Amino acid sequence: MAVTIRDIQLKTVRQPLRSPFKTVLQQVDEREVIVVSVTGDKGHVGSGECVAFETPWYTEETITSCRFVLQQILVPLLANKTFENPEEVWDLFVAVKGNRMAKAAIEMAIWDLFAKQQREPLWKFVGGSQQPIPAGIVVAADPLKIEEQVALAAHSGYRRVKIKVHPHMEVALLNSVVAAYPELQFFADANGSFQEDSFDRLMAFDEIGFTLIEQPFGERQWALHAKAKKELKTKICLDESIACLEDVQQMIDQQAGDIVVLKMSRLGGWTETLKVVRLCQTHSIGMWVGGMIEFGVSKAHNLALASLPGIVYPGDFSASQHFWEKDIIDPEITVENGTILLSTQSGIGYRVV
Ligand code: OSB
Ligand code: MG
Repeated sequence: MAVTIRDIQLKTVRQPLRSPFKTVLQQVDEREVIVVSVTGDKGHVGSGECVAFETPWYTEETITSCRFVLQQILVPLLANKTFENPEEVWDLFVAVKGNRMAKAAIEMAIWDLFAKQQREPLWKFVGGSQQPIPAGIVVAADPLKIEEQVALAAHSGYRRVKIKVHPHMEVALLNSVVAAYPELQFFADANGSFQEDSFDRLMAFDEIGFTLIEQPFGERQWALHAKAKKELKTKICLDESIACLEDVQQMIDQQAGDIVVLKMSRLGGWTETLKVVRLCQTHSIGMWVGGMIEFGVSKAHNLALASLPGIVYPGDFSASQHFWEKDIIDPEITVENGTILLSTQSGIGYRVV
């Protein structure tokens, strides 16, 4: 069932976060994203969300570079094109180097459009089945506030908490927090803040009881990650290192990690991400779906991804109300008993408001 692109609209959404998101790399107080709406020849509208940040602190792209690439390159490239299936969009994008976050936003909108035209929920369209989706929240705050935020997360029903860490953090503090909640699963995310000379500090984190440590070293530091995988009990998980399918192959070849964080924005959308999922399934690499402090359109796509077989660890899935006074989707995403139910509506399953 073919889709011909009739119209593409880009809308900027800007909102303050309910509380600052603090990482070793950057503090985020306010968020700007671009919501992409693609209309097909039968009148269906698919939605995507461009989640690049204002400055290149997490990836090289920025929301400004993405706006340029979307407006000047990708929208004209897609005008009036006909696709037999959504994978063909990625083939067309071969003509444009890099810029995966810009590509992802528009490509994901087209996947939503295909699912809607087929009157199928996106999660079914991509082959998912798992229900409900286990939720997870991220604590990215001053060390003094970690305990309080973990308590709040536990009280709100979350069963998995990811704590942002860095080499200078007090291990005793983390120890006491993790020990106080035996019923919770804890992840640590270092955002590449460890270096060769802080390897011993990383070893100290190994005793805390984290299920995994996400991105201890820099994004190209395969050898250090391989050393960490060999010497730590805690599973090594890569986020920033995984920018494309070949990076996953590299991780496998060099035994540089146990688990991959799936982020469709970083990978360039559904087509590349589904290839990564298949590769990870083949090699028994663990997977989970990462967050980008995003709004509901991106979250809805992420929930569909999390329903795929083999994605067993809880992702960065917080309720709409966690970051936002008001999300841009209806209904908003809610977490009950630490889980999120998938929508049965077609496409992403939420109305964009
Ligand atoms: O490293 O996983 C990361 C948010 C923005 C940029 C990078 C990261 C994050 C998170 C996820 O930790 C936060 C969320 O959306 O729940
Ligand atoms: Mg991360």
